[in-house]
Amino acid sequence: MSNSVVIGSQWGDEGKAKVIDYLTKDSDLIIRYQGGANAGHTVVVDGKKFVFHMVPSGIMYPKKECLIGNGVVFDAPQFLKEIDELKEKGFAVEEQLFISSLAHLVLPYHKIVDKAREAYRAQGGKIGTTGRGIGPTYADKVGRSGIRLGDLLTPAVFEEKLRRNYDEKKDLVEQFYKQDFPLDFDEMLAEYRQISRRLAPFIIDTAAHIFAAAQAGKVLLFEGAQGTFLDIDHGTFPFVTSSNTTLGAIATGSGVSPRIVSDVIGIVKTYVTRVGNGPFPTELTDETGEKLQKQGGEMGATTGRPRRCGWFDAVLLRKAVQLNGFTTFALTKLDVLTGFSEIKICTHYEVDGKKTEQYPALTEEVERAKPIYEIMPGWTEDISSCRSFSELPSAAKNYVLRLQELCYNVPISLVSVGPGRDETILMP
Ligand code: 2SA
Ligand code: MG
Repeated sequence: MSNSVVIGSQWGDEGKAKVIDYLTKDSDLIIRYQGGANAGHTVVVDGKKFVFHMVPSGIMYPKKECLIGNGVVFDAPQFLKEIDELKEKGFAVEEQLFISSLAHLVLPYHKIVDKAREAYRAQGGKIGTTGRGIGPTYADKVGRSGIRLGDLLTPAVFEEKLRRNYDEKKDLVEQFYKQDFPLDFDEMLAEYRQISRRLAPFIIDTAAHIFAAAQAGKVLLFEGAQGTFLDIDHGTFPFVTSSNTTLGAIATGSGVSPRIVSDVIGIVKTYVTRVGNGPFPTELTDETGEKLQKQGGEMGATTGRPRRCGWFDAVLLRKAVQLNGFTTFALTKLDVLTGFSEIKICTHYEVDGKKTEQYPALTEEVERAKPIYEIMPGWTEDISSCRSFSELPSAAKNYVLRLQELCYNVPISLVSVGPGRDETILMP
């Protein structure tokens, strides 16, 4: 197998983790390179559900190495919680997991600032963040005041940087946002002294490790988090996350050449969801939307928020193809569409009275976009036991082929018809 990357093509929650888990059996290293504990990656193995926020989704396979690259904002308590839970369930994660010494730490004050900023925006412009401190941590990175995992290894350096950041955030929250700052410096320092002892064995130069592995012919699998339209540059700014979620992030977020991957797998949910605020042209706020939400179990894996749901949007996916150069699509959750008498596909937008097939660059234009639909007949048969494309009802086959045709005919590598590992159709 060649090196590949899995990228969400919509607003996240496309089912990336299931595809990662599926591809892990043919890979040697699984690498997270952006985002943080805002991600909620759900893997179902033997009917048991695991949700990961920090740990790469490849961890369910023994002997596969899982790396957290420098581009990730690292939530240490969440990471330790996940590995403790895995250990309890009999997974030996110690020799398998590595974290970049260059990754920035999400500290307790980042979460306080995240929430304070959202409360401040309540009058308008609230983003609907996950509250995991993601934006403030990336802001400190770009502002060059952030603290990296490597700093944990030198206690005096860590304490000094922590003190400076703590004082700054305390002022910001109390003086500017006029909110409580419920965090004691000494307690935080003591907690992170313990945390650093536990983390030390995991911290390495991941970029050098990945390079050596690639030279040795190991197969790399990059695990994207969130989705294309949450990208800080190309998404529906400011209703986005604070990292680049598109392909380029693999290079900056793990220290590899962008040429290292040959397979760019776009994960495409066969309808669209979004959690948090921001424009969503095909959103359904009626009972059809509720039905999708219910049948699809569309609840945020990190926050438990119900996800907004809508019809498949080909304008959006075409833009995602333009931005990422997907070499294949993995279609997910086709089974959720069973039982709809008709299924709509958005083929164009109408923006300010003009029909367009190109996704508009500005968020304000996306906000004004009205979807233009094509209607396809639905199916009623349970498709979750289908294991080949030919077994699908013809309406389902036609729907899948039409999506592909509307989106540059990118080849489809697999179609998922249920959450389990085996509920997967591999395309010939
Ligand atoms: P943040 O916390 O600063 O990254 O939030 C900014 C926006 O990015 C959205 N976002 C997400 N959207 C979908 N799924 C995500 N992960 C969780 C999940 C989300 C959850 O898997 O379900 O549990 O709510 C994710 N992470 C960030 C977020 O909703 C904001 O719109
Ligand atoms: Mg998710």
